[in-house]
Amino acid sequence: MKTQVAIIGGGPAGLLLGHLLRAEGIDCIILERQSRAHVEGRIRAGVLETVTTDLLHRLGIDAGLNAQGMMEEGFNLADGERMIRIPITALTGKHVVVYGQTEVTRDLIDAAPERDLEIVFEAKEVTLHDIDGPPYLTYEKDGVQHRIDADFIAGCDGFHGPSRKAVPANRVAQYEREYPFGWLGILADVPPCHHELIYASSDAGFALASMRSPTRSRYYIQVGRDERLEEWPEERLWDELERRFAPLAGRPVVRGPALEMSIAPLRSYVFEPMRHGRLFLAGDAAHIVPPTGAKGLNLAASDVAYLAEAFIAWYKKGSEAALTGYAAKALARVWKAERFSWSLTKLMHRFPEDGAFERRMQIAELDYLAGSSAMQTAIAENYVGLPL
Ligand code: FAS
Ligand code: PHB
Repeated sequence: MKTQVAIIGGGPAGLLLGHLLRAEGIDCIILERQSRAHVEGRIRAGVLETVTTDLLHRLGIDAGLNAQGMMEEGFNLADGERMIRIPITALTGKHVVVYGQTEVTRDLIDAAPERDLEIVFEAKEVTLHDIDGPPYLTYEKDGVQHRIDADFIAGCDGFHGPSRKAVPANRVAQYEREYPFGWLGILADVPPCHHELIYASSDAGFALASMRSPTRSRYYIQVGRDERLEEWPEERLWDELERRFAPLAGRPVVRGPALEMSIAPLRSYVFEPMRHGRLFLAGDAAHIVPPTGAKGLNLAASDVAYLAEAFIAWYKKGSEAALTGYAAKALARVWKAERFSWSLTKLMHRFPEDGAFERRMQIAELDYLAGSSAMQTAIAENYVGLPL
């Protein structure tokens, strides 16, 4: 088979790119290793920047977003019982929208047939060939071998995908920071304890009170890197969340059966180059941020906004400039989001290696933040998302 852009990975990056290209009549196909049900069943991010919601509105895939998305004009940083509200809209004129990555992914997959966007689920053994060009992919589906020849390959296959491994090692630079803790998350059909997100730091560590709707809550607490789910029966987690958030919210945390519970490790990671020959990387395939800054999904969206623009300029005007500039442009925004996510993680988590001095630094930074609209504006600008 021959196509213009072969996309590996049917997560938010691959699906958004596919729609943006099809909207311009550019041929493309998405190869996804997992089944549709598996991809649609994932519980991940929940906060969307304007960059991401603008793409969904532009594509007209916004019925769910408009109906269920919750517009947030502020969020809170709590230290012990002190709560500092960051009025993001008052400080930047912008807002974020709480709308689950699960819902975004479903909306994008549901809208694919209408746009004649082909998604091959359960495409096994996807392998990249001749990425210096002309490139092609091979894969196996239902026991049959397939080959796709393309002008370009878009590696949107996440952190564990094959794409970035196809870049010659002598061309690669990697930057990584693994954190000595993870996030234990729970999703439950209970009303949130507060109408805005609360990022809370306490002697017991970090915790986050988030939501998906007025009747569905998402909570996270910091756990040791080696802690396992079995060590956290639901009631123990609810007791801990009650201790952290009831004093801040001024009311008990409503409990309910978990729809999902999982532990995610925290890491900062950047892979360079984001382009090699005819291979272009986007999203988690090239970079990972700790979720503290709510940047993962939004960086995937901004990468493909740049990448789609570059492919459209190539196919519509024969201009190569944006293709050539893609990696630098995407990485410039990626590194700023990496810095923001790393600094908020450092500010709001307890690091086992930290001593009394580091703790005093966290307190002093929060003291300064509580009284400085300049510092609050800096945080607000990054939280709503830096311009493309
Ligand atoms: P994705 O990983 O979403 O998608 C990549 C796709 O490629 C997957 O569907 C995968 O099956 C497919 N693939 C992989 N290998 C393949 C192969 N060989 N062949 C074909 N397909 C292949 N961000 C937040 O802001 N808040 C959160 O709470 C949050 N929680 C997260 C929890 C977890 C467990 C993870 C992993 C991430 C979380 N993130 C969170 C970050 C998340 O939102 C990512 O940034 C986002 O999913 C990135 O989207 P993609 O780049 O499309 O990668
Ligand atoms: C979430 O709702 O899943 C969420 C929100 C904000 C974050 C991370 C996760 O920073």
